[in-house]
Amino acid sequence: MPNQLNNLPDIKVIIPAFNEAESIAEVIKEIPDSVSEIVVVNNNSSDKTVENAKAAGATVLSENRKGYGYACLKGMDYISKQSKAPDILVFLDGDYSDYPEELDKLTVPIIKGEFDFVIGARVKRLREEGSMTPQQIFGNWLATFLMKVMFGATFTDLGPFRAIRYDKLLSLNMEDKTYGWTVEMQLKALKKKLAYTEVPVRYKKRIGVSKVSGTVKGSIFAGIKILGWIFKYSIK
Ligand SMILES: Nc1nc2c(ncn2[C@@H]2O[C@H](COP(=O)(O)OP(=O)(O)OP(=O)(O)O)[C@@H](O)[C@H]2O)c(=O)[nH]1
Ligand SMILES: [Mg+2]
Repeated sequence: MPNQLNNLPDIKVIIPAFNEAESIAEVIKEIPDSVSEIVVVNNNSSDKTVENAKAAGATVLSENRKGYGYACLKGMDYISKQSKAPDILVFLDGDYSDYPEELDKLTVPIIKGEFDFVIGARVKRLREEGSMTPQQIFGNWLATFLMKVMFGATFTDLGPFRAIRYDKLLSLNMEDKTYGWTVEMQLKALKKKLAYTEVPVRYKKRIGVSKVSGTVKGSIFAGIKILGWIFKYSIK
């Protein structure tokens, strides 16, 4: 059983954001007060993502190399240089598809010491019709099915909204630079035998323009990256 954290654990959030000017402030505003710092990592946005995120109270970093994983790694690098390490890191998208107000649902099982890693699962009964594309639903099903068959995993989603103990996250040595980030974290959590669970979360249609699952290139690229990671772990 992992250790229980202090009553007032330090929780930080990392939000990768590329051209999310219309949604980023909404996302930031709805993050509960239990969070001590919100870190938005911008990748060369051409809109007002940076200005809007700063105005809403986030720390804004810039990563020039384009990619979801690069942005997450940049946020982790920034946090690693702070004088005090946080207890929990939460990852959240900047498109307002998730409900940031549900953040505590993801962190409470970690604070209680029951789990190291909690994924927000976008279950059918709680997600808005059309909020996930058919290829995204199929891709998530296939990836989690393969993880079940190969490794006995109980994941049902690769949801981006997730919380993990900071020390455990560091032990995973995350390296994916793009859309393999979520599945990499799950595969490595299995390998390291982290105590993980899923919490059902709500999910709605994004504000603004899709970068990944709503585009053909993004879907194919993400699918290849995700299956590549699973294949790599299946032969280890
Ligand atoms: N920093 C950074 N963020 C990115 C990049 N690509 C996407 N994002 C962000 O990652 C999150 C997920 O991207 P989305 O476009 O929402 O991808 P998705 O959820 O698969 O698809 P839809 O929500 O259906 O469009 C959003 O917050 C994006 O702004 C990138 O290259 N760099
Ligand atoms: Mg999205």
